[in-house]
Amino acid sequence: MLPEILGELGWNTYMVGKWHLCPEDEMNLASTRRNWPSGRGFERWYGFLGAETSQWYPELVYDNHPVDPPASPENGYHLTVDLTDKALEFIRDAKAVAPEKPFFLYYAPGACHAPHHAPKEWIEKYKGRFDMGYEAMREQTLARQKELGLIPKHTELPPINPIGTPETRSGPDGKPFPMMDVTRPWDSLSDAEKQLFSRMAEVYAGFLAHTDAEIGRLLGFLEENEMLENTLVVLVSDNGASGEGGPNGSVNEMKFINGIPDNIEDNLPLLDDLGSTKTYNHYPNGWAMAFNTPFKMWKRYEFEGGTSDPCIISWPAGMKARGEIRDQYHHAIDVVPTILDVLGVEAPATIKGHVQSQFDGVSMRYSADDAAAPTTRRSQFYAMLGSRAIWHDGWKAVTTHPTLSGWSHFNDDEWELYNTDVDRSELHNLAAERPDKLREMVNLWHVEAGANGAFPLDDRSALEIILTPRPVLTPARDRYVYFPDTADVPESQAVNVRNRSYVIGALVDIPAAGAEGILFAHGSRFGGHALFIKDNRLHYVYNFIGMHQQMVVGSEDVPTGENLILSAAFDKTGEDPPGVANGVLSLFHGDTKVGEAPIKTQPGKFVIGGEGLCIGRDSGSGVNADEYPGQRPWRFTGGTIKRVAVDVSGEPYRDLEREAEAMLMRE
Ligand SMILES: [Ca+2]
Repeated sequence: MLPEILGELGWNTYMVGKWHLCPEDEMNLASTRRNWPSGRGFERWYGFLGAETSQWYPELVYDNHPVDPPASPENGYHLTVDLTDKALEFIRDAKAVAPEKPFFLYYAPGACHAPHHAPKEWIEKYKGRFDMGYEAMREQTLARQKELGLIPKHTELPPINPIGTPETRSGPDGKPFPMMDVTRPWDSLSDAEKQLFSRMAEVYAGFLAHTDAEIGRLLGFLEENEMLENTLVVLVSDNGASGEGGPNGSVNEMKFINGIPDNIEDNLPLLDDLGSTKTYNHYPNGWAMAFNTPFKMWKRYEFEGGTSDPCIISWPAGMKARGEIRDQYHHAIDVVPTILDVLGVEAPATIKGHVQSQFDGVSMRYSADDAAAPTTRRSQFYAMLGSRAIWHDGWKAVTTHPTLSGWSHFNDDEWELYNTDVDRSELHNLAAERPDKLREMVNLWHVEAGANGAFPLDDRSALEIILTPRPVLTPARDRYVYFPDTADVPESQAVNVRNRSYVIGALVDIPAAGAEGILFAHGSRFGGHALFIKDNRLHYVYNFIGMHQQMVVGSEDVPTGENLILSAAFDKTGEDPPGVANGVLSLFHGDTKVGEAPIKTQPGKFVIGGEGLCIGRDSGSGVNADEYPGQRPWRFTGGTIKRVAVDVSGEPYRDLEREAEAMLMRE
């Protein structure tokens, strides 16, 4: 909305980095771009549409279409550097033509969201710095925060598992407390675990420091060109540090979205690879707890650990305060009113004919000039994944309901009451002492929840949420046809092969022996599947969440000729465990079976973002790069792919083969 307002007032408007503000079914090339940055007032943008992306192999969109990264990690590529380069390019392009024209830049690096990917030299700077463990680090951080005056001197630290553990709590129906949200005491860890966990924190610190340096590069350019003095800079972080790494941290977050816990034995050998292209990693909960000092819990929760974030505002020409601290309560929704206030701009009643809803936020500008002024905010409500809270005039009511727990029964939730003006770490629950106040706060929560569309409440597991069908551009069909030399098809819009039988059939011309490369690929080294030719043999690989490369290789040379059908057929025979399809994968040259092996398939998605389905290449990270012939992106050579059909009708192979043949031959 800000770029839509400012663009009309003569500003250049740019965005680089994470968008994640359009529905998943609009993150594709067949969709309207009305909710892309380019449709929401940004004249130029470069970044990614989803929640997160690999820092090494990002899924990039430039204005209105996907592009490949300009370099590979082997050549020193990293997304944060690329985004900063583009931000500088956008600014320079316009300043060269119209130096006086103002600009608005929304700079949202993928850092420091998962995956934690950082250049090795940055990680090494922090070697050994976290060996004291997360509880000890929390003490040190608390002392520094007090010294800096960031928190009241009497602030104490909450317990490391403030809302319980599987041993101490279970849900109203006996459902367990989610293991995902447990912090393991540092002194209960083995030496190897301590080593692994410390490294995960070093990687994160390197990632953050690298980002800081890139922000510095951006500001340095403004300073060098005498633009910084009259630039308003607002820096905020995302939600609190994240617990998505679980109690043990993760080397591959696709395990989390597939409902499979990380396990130490599998993760230890990857210690030296953490932060590199070989991992899709996240630190364990203990660090989320420590990085949120002095607060309770983390992202997903409505305790302060999930919602309280740093905000730094600088405007040398317009604000006298330098390096000072402000304690007024404010929320991210106050940023836009602040910017409009600073510019003296009234928010328009309509944008592109759409009547605008009223701002709930208020300007924070008054606080720059008056450190002692009372906050102009009265209340703020919160609800996420089953956790709920409300802040009102210095009081806060918050539930202890574990997120993603499936406990439901929200009426049975315990509400705690805190005076957060003085009790920043939410340690002194006043619910029993002040039942009147608590009742007032809970009632207020319901009013705000109704007004803000928070119902129905939802605490289903990550896997359940991800597997729930979402809108797609076209209804599900039995057969999907894909072409070479097109953009990757995002997983949300691609054929769904989860927990069912499927056939992948490629229609190809191979004039002479020696064709090789990818026919079909979907996913990455962290989970996916691919059909390819190598050493004159048809190969199929199903990479099960980055844990097992299940490969089937044809027993005969690939034939030559026109309109050949090379296919892989998965025949589901059962589920073990539930959601994980077990069955037989068979390879065919036309009607002739040339190989088979048992495989199992993932219950959830291959990726959180990017790494879409592609024909004739495997973009980004390879599903099984170690076994692929040739060089990234392992293009198909020595023949022509006409198209690839994926059939999920569940029909027996032979009938299907004839039908597919008829379909594919139709010219
Ligand atoms: Ca890929």
